[in-house]
Amino acid sequence: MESNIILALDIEEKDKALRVAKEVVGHVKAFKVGYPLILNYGVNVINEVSKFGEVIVDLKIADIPDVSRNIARIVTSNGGEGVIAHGFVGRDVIREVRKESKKLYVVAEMSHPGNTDFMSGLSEKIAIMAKEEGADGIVAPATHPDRIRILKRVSGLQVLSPGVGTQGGSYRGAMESGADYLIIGRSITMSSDPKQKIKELLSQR
Ligand code: BMP
Repeated sequence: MESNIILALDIEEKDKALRVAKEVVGHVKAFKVGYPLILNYGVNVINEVSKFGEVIVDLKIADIPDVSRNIARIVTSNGGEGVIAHGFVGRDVIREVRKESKKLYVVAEMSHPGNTDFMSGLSEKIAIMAKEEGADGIVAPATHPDRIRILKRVSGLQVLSPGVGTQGGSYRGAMESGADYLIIGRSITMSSDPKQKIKELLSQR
């Protein structure tokens, strides 16, 4: 069965990130690359990671429509198969980012405690808007599996779910609530044997 784990490469040293990526080839659905690697090494690091598999670029785009679209274009032209954008900034932003993204994932609700300060009150509207604007999926928290179920139901979109492991969410709980893919970082990248850790997680299916 194909892996449903998206490995978050939040590693600041490129050599280590590429070493981990190489080690787990064939055991992850995709790699997620974001600020830590791109700020340290430039946008070409996306191409470098893409030698090992599909790369979803997580800059959580959240600017005005014109700037957001240009960010998506740069990311896509440098090897990004997927782009993650924030949904709270509004429909016009998502519409523009859609134009320059191959696969677009919209953050509907987040996994950290501060999510309930503002975002959780908006997430259902964001998820519906993501669907209406042609997104390929939404991001919803494994730390609150009940929210995965609701956001998947209202949007009908695939759910990418972060928060398993270090943040306290469980692989099984997220899967049972309908998550399609699990975004997992530290519990794999900081383990002494990342490939074995992935196998252990996948064995819970
Ligand atoms: P970790 O498994 O180490 O907690 O990493 C989770 C990853 O998912 C990080 O890359 C983080 O940026 C991302 N993420 C998250 O944790 N919560 C969200 O709500 C949205 C995210 O993109």
